[in-house]
Amino acid sequence: MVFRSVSLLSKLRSRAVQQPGLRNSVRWLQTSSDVDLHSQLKELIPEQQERLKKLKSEHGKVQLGNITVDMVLGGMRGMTGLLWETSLLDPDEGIRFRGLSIPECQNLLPAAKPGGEPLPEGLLWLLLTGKVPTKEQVGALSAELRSRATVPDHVYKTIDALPVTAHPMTQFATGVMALQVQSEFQKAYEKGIHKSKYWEPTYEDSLSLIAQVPIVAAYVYRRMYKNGEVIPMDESLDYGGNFAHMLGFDNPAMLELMRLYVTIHSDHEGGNVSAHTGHLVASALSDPYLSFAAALNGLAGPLHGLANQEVLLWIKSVVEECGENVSKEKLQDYVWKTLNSGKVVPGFGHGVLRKTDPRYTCQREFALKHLPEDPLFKLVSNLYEVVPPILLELGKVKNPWPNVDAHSGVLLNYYGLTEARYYTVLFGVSRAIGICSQLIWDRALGLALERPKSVTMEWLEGHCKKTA
Ligand code: NMX
Ligand code: MLT
Repeated sequence: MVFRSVSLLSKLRSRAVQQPGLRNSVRWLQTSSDVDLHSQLKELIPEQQERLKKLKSEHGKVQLGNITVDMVLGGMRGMTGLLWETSLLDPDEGIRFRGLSIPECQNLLPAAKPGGEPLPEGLLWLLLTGKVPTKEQVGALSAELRSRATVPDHVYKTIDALPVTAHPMTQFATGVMALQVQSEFQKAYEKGIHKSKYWEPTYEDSLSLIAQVPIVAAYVYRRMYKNGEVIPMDESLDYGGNFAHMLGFDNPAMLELMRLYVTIHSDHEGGNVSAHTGHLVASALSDPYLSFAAALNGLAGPLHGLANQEVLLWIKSVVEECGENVSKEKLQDYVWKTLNSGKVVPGFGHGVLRKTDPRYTCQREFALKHLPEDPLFKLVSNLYEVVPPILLELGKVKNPWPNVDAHSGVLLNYYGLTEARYYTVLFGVSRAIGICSQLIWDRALGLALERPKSVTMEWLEGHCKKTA
């Protein structure tokens, strides 16, 4: 593994020296050589608890905006209502993980080979601590995850109780629920653990869950598509590489793709359906397994994570009807046909983003480097030109640009992972990293039970009359 772009890191450090505001918010500029993630967190938690306490006592009554009827009826869009430390989404610029953009992560996080894609373990370290890890720290975390990667036999039996034709997300979420019986948080709670210690068994559960979900996911894949022939973990491989290997893909480029894939899908601030669901369920002190299984059920919806499945199936239907070398005119007709039949164009639009998703852009760059001549990649590139003007013409779509799901399928398909119905499981494995990282902080900071107020239409009508 190599640690790249020391010069970029020093540039960012000197930028922070000149801008004290940046220095306060960007914790990753600090460095540390301790390879034990748990002890690093133990050190960080008290100061963050103090920070939150101060924020509450000094600024608790500061207003963050006005709530309108449109917001209540429109899925709470634009309503700030959650604390989420691990990442922040800018509508124009896209996601930043603890202050770092995707290209910055690609430059700064340790990789498996020189110039390669970031290791997801590095991102996990960054999300949890707010610091860019060294290659030694990432190596230690990789080893720790491997040491936790034993899935109890009953989990496989539970999955086997489902028809092999059950949707892969159903099988995966069922497997995660079966993992729950090992929850350390649940055991500690039953024994009466003090609330100040909640984060410790949450950390245990979260790391075990992150370590084990690729094995459960690979089991589902091999069960469904490869006659149940399971491939054991390779002790010499990192997290993302091992996941590709256990699925049955050993092409080095596919290992790199998986590292990139798991890194970029991990976290997208707190309001997206899966993260928000995980956070909501966890706010009732449900353990990480229960919370993450709930999150997966949200991810399985077609407007959210299932869109990656929908995109590839849709692209394949274009090819079936129009051929691989479809003209832009025919593509336009196909997009209109989709819209006129009352469907969405999968992979385009977003609840928050207002520009092309940088997760799309980095996958496009990967494709330009590794598969520039692939006909499906060319089709995706043509869709980038054809779809946005049509969506704009509809006059109601707030963001006509492609999101992360518009691109992932053609990359996986190119390397032989052709089973589109499985794609959301890959997204789910990755999202465990973001949701569990925040969940540890939820417990460390003692965040409150989520319980927003709801009202009826009658209440809204009455309120509007009174204020008119
Ligand atoms: N195709 C057709 N219509 C669309 C699209 C699209 N790609 N995107 C938005 N619209 C429609 C939307 O359905 C709504 O119509 P109506 O008023 O009739 O209900 C209208 O435009 C306004 O929607 P927006 O405010 O632009 O988007 P919203 O925040 O409500 O929804 C998505 C965001 C992501 C659900 C929506 O853009 C969509 O359905 N996209 C396609 C599915 C998709 O790619 N989802 C994946 C998102 C990323 N992820 O991984 O989770
Ligand atoms: C995500 O990654 O969760 C999606 O882009 C959806 C979202 O952010 O709302």
